[in-house]
Amino acid sequence: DAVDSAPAIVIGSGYGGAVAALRLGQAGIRTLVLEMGRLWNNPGPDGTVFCSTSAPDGRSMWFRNRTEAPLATFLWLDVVNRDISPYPGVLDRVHFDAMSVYVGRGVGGGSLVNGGMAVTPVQSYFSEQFPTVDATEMYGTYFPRARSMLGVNTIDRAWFESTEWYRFARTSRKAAANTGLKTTFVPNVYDFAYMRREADGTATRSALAGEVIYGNNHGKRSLDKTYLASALGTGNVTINTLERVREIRRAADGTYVLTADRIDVTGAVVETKQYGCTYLFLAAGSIGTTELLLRAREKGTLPALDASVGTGWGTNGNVMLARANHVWDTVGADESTIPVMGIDDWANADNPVFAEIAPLPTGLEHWVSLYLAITKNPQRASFTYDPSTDGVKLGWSAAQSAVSVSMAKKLFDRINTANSTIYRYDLFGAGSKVFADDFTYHPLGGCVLGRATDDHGRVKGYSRLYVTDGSLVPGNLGVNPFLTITALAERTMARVLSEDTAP
Ligand code: FAE
Repeated sequence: DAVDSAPAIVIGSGYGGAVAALRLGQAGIRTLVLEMGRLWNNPGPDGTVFCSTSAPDGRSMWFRNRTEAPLATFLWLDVVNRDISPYPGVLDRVHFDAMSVYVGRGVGGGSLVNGGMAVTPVQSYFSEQFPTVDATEMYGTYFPRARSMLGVNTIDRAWFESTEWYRFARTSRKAAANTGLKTTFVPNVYDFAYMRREADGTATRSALAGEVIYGNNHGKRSLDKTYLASALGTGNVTINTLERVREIRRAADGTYVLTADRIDVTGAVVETKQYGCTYLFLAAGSIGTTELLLRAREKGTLPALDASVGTGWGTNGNVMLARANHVWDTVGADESTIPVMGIDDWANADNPVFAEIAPLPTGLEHWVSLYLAITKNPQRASFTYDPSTDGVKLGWSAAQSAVSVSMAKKLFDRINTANSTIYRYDLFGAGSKVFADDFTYHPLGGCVLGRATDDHGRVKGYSRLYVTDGSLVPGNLGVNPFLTITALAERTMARVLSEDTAP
């Protein structure tokens, strides 16, 4: 087979991949990025790149016949999901036995579908999770670098207090204050100056038009507009799309050989390609990277990988839930999709929770306060390779999710008691489910820093093989993870480029 080779290959174009690609390109190293999703730049027949949330089509989800939105129902009616035709859409929901994981697919990975919240973790908890990482250097150098590169900004306080679009957040803040709880503003990569023009009617609406989990047509500084645009600008970086890496092995000369399937928009494999490289960066996300390495270890193509590959995985304690407000506590018919505030009870040693105040934009007053709680769930799970499917299984159990639920419930029971309010029972499907504990937005771990890799993401057992994505984070972070993933990738790249690639 013909082998296309490049000095460096990066698998995946989310946060870890985008940082690696830019820093390699700037160092003058020719780099090929392989991404299984498509490039989101061409408008569809309706003139927009991404489809709308209210009338999703095939662009919404990764090869589905029906959308699988996190909110299954509204007033118990199955009004949220829609039949669609299979297409390499931007949001995927990867199903395991007791947990499903939402991930972004396309050039930019999770940055295309996420809420843009760019949160710096509490330093003491960061150090607890990464005891071997120099926190002073992280907080002094790499977090600021990541924030600046990602275009992190904050909402204007006066506008927040006055605009109809954030009434939902102010109503949740009031309920928290009535409980004696602290709320905090959360920075974001969505351009708030653009959002204000949306509100003024001088710019095309995106965050104010319900767009987020199926992509934002405007306003969001996703990675294709930041790191990846700069990476391509170096002239040394190429991105191949709709190519899914399946196998990694090592040639006799110590270089890496990859097998990748190129698919068309129907999902059919149209070509199987071989790639060779000297430096290989795994950035396929927590699920993708862990699967690639576990398969390589178990099938014997990279047999020296550490036993800890596939372990240490967690959900960041994610639980989604909603409260019903009193009729006089309106949330407004107009809700921005971009969250800007969280209830910060992380310092409560008995029950640490950080709860993002989430929007539920339906265009009508529904009195719902929605939350994505991040709990300090200590449960971790492992992946196992399944030869019958050539895929992986995840050992996460419903009992492990119940730990997150009991922590979230403790906090929100307090809020409900203090406000004489109740939970909403109609949002998460049959059985009047109150706590959506069967999915996560924050898959973390599988190739944990300092265990499966050295302290800088160099994979144990092999040289010139690196992990730069969310699989390095040991299952919990206490806040939304992409800023930390980006900062850790910056730290890895600084070290690798100074020590490993010198001629
Ligand atoms: P990721 O961004 O997932 O990128 C991995 C890339 O690799 C993807 O583009 C894949 O298509 C590609 N890939 C996977 N396997 C292969 C393969 N075999 N061959 C080729 N390509 C492959 O990884 N985090 C926050 O901090 N703030 C938020 O507000 C927030 N909101 C979220 C909302 C939603 C709906 C979702 C789904 C996630 C949210 N997250 C948020 C999580 C955040 O997006 C996630 O932690 C990062 O995207 C993870 O970055 P990685 O670089 O690890």
